[in-house]
Amino acid sequence: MTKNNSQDVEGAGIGRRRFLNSAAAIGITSVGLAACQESSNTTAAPAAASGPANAAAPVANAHVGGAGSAEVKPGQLDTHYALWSSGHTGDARVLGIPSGRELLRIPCFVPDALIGWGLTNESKAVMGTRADGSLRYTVGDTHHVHGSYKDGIYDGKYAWINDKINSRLARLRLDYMVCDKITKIPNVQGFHGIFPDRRDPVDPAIDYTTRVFCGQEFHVPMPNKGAHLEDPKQYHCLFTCVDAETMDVRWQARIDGNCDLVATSFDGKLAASNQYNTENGALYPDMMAAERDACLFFNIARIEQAIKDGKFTTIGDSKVPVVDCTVEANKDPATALSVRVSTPKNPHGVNASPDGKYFICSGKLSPTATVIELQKVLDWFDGKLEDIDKAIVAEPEIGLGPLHTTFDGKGNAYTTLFLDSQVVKWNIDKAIQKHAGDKEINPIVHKLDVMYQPGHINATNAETKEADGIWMAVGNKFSKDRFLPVGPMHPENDQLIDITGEQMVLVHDNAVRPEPHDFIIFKRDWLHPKQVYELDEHPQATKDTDSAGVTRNGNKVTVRMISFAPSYTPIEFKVKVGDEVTLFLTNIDKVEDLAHGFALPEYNIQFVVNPQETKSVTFKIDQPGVFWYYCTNFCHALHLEMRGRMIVEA
Ligand code: K7E
Ligand code: CUA
Ligand code: CA
Repeated sequence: MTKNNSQDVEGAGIGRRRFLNSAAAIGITSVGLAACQESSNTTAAPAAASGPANAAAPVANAHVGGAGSAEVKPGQLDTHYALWSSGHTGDARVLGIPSGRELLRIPCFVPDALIGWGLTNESKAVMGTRADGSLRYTVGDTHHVHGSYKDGIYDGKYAWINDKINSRLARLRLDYMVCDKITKIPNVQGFHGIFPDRRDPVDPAIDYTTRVFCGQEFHVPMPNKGAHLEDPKQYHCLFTCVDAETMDVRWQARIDGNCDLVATSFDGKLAASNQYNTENGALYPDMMAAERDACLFFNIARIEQAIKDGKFTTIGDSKVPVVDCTVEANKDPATALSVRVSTPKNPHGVNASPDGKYFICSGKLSPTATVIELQKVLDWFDGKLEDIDKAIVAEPEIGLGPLHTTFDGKGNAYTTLFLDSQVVKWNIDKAIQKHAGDKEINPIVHKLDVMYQPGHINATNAETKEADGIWMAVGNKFSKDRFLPVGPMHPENDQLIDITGEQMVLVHDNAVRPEPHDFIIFKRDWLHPKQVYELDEHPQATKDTDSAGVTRNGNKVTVRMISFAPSYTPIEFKVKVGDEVTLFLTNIDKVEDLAHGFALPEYNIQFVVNPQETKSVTFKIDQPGVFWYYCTNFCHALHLEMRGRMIVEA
């Protein structure tokens, strides 16, 4: 095992930093850097993230990384963005890499007190309410987050994230970094894996994301209305396609067994899900009964043609067309909508290599990874491959408890080993050569201890065709002794690893609140968030002080308020007990970073309005008195004076 030498790491980074000396350099020089790295085996390669210009001697050691320091000094910026799932805090997080600093949380499935998510009318409309106006759900469990693609890389438009508890798919707008739509997936429990398509399977002109695929992990009776309660053989799972733009559910596919993770091919033709419960078992010994499970492939063009041809059913109240992707109905390659490639028992994780050629399933209970060649799966659908398992081109032994895999764009895969508490770097081509019969070849390049029990893993740009092989993050499920003790609930440990060299180098421990699952990391040039809202994003925006004021219609009162540092207009308003007040607050400040808050005592109200943003709340007046509303977000030297009175007459 490697011993990390922080001296070497630092020195190796500095060698490059002398040339680059700027965080900005990384975005525009990645091609040059890659070339440089290949041409020399003895000088450290890519890309100073952030380190200081420093004339220290470079260390000539190709084995250690050259990504530089994880420290981002004051005044410097991270080189990469990362989107992180949060697990059962139910939101998404935005991080800077390499620093690992959390920059933002994007609420979606659960309320968020800071910005008033789940409290404003706008956020409630996105989240969904019951007839009495209360939120339908206040818990969520986010596992997987992925961005929208164009030309095989992220276009910075959207990201999608799943809620495993209540089977909802949320879309995040990446311009304002807010959730703008949530879709409830019908007849599904345990919605786990998601992946956007990376181009259209039929129309070559559509080289961007138009669908999001969603896997169901927990099989249930269909419809789940009281029939077949005790008979798991009658339970099923659905694989669901959601329209990326409208967020409507386009179609579903009924399958045998379950879906765990989901991946899509870069050519748009195939989506796949690993299945650990091909047995349709209800208890875990049942789920472990079969010697092999599967990776299930969906032929998207054929499924959509079948729907056009009317070959579908529906389930219960749902109008969504459901095609039959069960094993029995799809034996003939000429007409099959789906096919199973076998894997060792109970696999976890399926990831697409950035060259577009392979899907890799991790063994979990088997010490192997299964490499499936996508062209061979397509050949099977074309009648050119007799045995579908011949699509397996490698099954290297990599270590104990393999879960997820990522890539460096140089032909190497990196897989987390949950039981070994390690990451293993292995070479895909060598694994294929070994599988083909060259027993002398060893595909394992390096193993690195991580702390502890790693789950997800992702490298910079690695879910795109431009994997840059600079940084890699590993989400460790346990942190034990790595941080100061804080009682029984430990933080998790997201570790940063430099992958520029032949050997991986552990660079940074990052304590995170439990418990993220998956994440993506990508270069910062791919995202262009806006700092100021478009006033017209909200149809009820109040554009100036003259349009602000109070109108009454019976006992319904509408307050149009503006904020402009350091005051509200109107600065006071009168209502009566029994009124229902809807208050629209528009922040007409145009200055970047000049947000205001609005808190109202006794009415459980607090929210934030960003520059040029409008939000509204509706509440019933139930007590007379004076109620000071005030600004919660520090905005001005006179921020504390930014307040006004709601005067309530009996
Ligand atoms: Cu992506 Cu954590 Cu839901 Cu694997 S799962 S670890
Ligand atoms: Cu406005 Cu503080
Ligand atoms: Ca199984």
